[in-house]
Amino acid sequence: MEIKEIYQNVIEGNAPAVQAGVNAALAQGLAADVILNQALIAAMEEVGKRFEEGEFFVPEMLIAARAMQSGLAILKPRLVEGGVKAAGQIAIGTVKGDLHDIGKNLVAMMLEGAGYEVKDLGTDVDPQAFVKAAQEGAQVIGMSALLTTTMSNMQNTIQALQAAGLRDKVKVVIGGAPVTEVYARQIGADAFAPDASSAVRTVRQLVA
Ligand code: B1M
Repeated sequence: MEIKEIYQNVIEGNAPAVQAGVNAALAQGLAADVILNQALIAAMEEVGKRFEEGEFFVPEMLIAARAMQSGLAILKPRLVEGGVKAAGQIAIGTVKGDLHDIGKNLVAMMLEGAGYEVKDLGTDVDPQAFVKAAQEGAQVIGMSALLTTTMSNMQNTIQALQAAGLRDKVKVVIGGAPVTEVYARQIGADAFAPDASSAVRTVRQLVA
């Protein structure tokens, strides 16, 4: 019962109800990973599906992602205690010179919702900061750019990964309004994702 309600409240973006539901489910003895997978992650998958089908738009997706994160914050300490393994480690950031972060945040939230450990490097991220994240164990490097003038810093970052001898140890996924599949291929990225929900699908394939 609780699970279904939490699931529905995430989709509706009702953060207080999600938090109340998560607390009630824990009090009933439900395991944190069950709540995570069957309510929070399942709901974000549905949100992603509705976004792709044009039923949901960015505001709904952001509100749902925030509601999911408010539930996740309650579960996080218990998941760590319980040793639930993250699906993979991802470092994400908006490239050097670029301060747009709404899309990047959305991608980060959706990845977190899908069970990944996400290291958010923020905006205006220097190529060397991505390199450091790769050295520290990120399996996937995610880069976002919203400006045609900053897109080239995606290529610079890939080159920095190459120079550090890390290019074959990480997968690189890129996105952002001016970025295309063709551009991704051109600069040697592993994948391009046009939106947050396809970014999750893409990362799943890359990590698998
Ligand atoms: Co700016 N801006 N902006 N801006 N801004 C754009 C991008 C612009 C297209 C507006 C325009 O002129 N029509 C234009 C770029 C033109 C170009 O390069 N061709 C522009 C410009 C010029 C500028 C400034 C230069 C303006 C100035 O100062 N003269 C300046 C640059 C500052 C800088 O970065 N150095 C600037 C500043 C700003 C604000 C600070 C005011 C604000 C940003 C606030 C913030 O992010 N915290 C802002 C905003 C809001 C926009 C628009 C209006 C909206 C961007 C947005 O958040 N979209 C934008 C116009 C537009 O895009 N229509 C514009 C919603 C967001 C959810 O979408 O980021 O595309 P998006 O993310 C999507 C996908 O792209 C994808 O998933 C997301 C969700 O579906 N995705 C990924 C994104 N990253 C991904 C990574 C992945 C995978 C998928 O894998 C890792």
